[in-house]
Amino acid sequence: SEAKAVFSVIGMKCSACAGSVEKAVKRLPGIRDAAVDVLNNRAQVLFYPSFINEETIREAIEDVGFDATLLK
Ligand code: 9UX
Repeated sequence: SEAKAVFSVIGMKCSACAGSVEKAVKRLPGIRDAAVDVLNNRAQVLFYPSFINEETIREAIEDVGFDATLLK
């Protein structure tokens, strides 16, 4: 089954920032899709919970240089 996580991502200033977040998340195992909205500081991620969890995704966003908080 599939789950959705929404993160607040702080510090993105342009669409290339959003692109690097998207790329980093999509490279993780267990990700179905990721969409990052730079204007609203949001990342929505569809993932398979038997392979990856929200905290691992959150850390991958932090690793590319942004502060990420799980919203729901
Ligand atoms: Mo855009 Mo983001 O020039 O760190 S890539 S600001």
